[in-house]
Amino acid sequence: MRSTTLCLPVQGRPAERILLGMKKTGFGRGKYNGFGGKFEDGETPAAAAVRELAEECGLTANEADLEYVGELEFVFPANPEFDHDVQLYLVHTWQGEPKETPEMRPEWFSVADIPYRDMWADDIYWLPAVLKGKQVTGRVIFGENNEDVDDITIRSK
Ligand code: 6U4
Repeated sequence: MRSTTLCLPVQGRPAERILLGMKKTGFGRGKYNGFGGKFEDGETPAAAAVRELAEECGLTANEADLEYVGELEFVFPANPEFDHDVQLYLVHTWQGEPKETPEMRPEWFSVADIPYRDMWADDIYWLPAVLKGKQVTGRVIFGENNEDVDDITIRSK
C-alpha cells in the first residue's frame, strides 16, 4: 500500500484556525485538504511532510515543528490501486506566507467554519478530534464511487 503524509498548519492551541488547500490537480482534485503526498525513495515520513508542505503551499517548516497526530488507512475496494495510508501531522510554527502553487490554492478557515462538505467525506469523523489535541488511528472503506464512506473505524486517545 502506498504511504503518504498529510500536514495541517494550525494557529492556536487548541487550534482556532486551520490552513487548507483547494486541490487543483491529481487525487482529490476539487476538494479542500491538508498538504501532503507520497514519500520519495528513502525519505522519512517527517521529511516527506516538510517537503510536500513547501511544494504545495510555500510554507517552510522544520521536522521538529511537526506534531504527529496519527495514522489512517484508506481502502478503495472498487479501485484497490488507490489504497493508501496517511501519516497525519499538525504544524504550529513555520516560516513564510501561504502562496498558491500549481497544485493547491491555500485558504485559512476558522475551526468553526471548516468546509467539510467540500472535503473528503471521512474528514468530519477524525479532524475535530485532532484539532482538539487528540491522536487518531483508523481505517476508512470507501464505496463504489470512491467518494462515499462505506465503513469507518476511528480510535482516538
Ligand atoms: P504527489 O505527487 O505525491 O504530490 P498527489 O496528487 O498530491 O501526489 P497523493 O496520492 O500522493 O496525491 O496523496 C494524496 C494526498 O491526499 C495525501 O496528502 C493524503 C490525502 N488524502 C487522500 N485521501 C484522503 C482522505 N480520504 N482524507 C483526507 N486526505 C486524504 O483528509
